Amino acid sequence: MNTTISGKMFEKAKEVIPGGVNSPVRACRSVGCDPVFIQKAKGSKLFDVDGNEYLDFVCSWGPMIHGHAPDEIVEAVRDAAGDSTSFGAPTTKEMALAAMVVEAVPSLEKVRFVNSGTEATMSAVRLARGYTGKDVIVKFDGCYHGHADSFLVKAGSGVITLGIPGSPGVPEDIVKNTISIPYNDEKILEKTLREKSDSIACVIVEPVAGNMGCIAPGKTFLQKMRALTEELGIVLIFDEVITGFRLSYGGAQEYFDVMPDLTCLGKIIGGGLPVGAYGGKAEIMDMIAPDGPVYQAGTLSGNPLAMAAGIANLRMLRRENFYKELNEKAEFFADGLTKAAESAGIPVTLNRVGSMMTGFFTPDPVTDFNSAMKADTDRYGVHYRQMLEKGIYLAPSQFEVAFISAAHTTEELKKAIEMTEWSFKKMV
Ligand code: HOZ
Repeated sequence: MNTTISGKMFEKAKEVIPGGVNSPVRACRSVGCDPVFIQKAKGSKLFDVDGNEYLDFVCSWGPMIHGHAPDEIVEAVRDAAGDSTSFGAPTTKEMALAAMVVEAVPSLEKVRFVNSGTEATMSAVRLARGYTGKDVIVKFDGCYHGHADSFLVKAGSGVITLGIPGSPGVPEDIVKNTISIPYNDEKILEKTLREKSDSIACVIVEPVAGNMGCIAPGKTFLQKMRALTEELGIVLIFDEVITGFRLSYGGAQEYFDVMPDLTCLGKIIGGGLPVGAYGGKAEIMDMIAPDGPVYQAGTLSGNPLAMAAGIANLRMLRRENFYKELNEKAEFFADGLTKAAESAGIPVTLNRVGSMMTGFFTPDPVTDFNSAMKADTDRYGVHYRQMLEKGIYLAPSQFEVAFISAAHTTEELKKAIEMTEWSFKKMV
């Protein structure tokens, strides 16, 4: 595979962008190569600047659930752009999309649009603090809620990929109000919440962890969390930036039938355009300015291009059997990958929930941060490079998730399974 132009672009980018990238994992350091530069994409395929073609299992880290550049979304954005790209004023499009999101996500009564998942989570936490009058937040080791100060404690995604403990620049005074506890450990959860309920404003969780690889919640983990937070007057926030509109039209809360007080949503709403949202019970949401005292604002919030894309995207998601077919495809793919590992004699633990999955290079179950960290990341790096060479584009980190889109055909999935088996066998 020739990646000469990507290589040159990366060198040039490094002169003007830190690390040559606008988000750290993309630099591909943990998989031991340089990134390829993407020029365009259509359906399940990506095309780089050297003319190489890849079958895409990153899907822009989740949102491209219909594949890339579906006609409906492209047309909606094109039409909206002709009417101007920003007003910083109310529009009928944002009202229409808000109504669709409230109707879709079961626990939402009101929703506020922002521009990214990070904005959604930091705003939701401020709201929970304003609502309860308490300061402490509880999160889980290896979960990632964007890069706001309070969350950079034992965080997932790029933070574990690069193996950094936290981040300089985050004041001690802020993180002293963050408690991070193990995912899927109900005993520690109960002890922490009962002991400190007087100071805890909220618990924030990825209902399916998607930033230390894919990790499902234990059978009663979310239910227990809901019962405890309700009993102790703590706001429960589901960070559904990855799971929202991905696991089902109503997100993880519908999938597991557990209702949080607040929900954070991200990039998937806007079909990949920069958009996020947070919403929940009207009683809490009405605390936000201008109705209430909790401040949050943004010129680009409810941006007309993002709203137009979002409306088109959600309409497509409402098609009959959309999630059934997507999840069946994902099951077929995950089974194929498991068989490929068995046939090659490579120990892989395949975690899957709906159309998100991770193959961890470890023989042991992966249920939390510590078990995820046992995965052989060097082996993942070798696998990543071998697959890229064969035209299969995986996440450049053992601790991110592989996504399937509706555009992936069974034939393409079969091809990716064959390549996986080839790559695994080459490693033995
Ligand atoms: N934290 C993102 C994935 N969970 C990575 C975003 C990116 O590099 O674009």
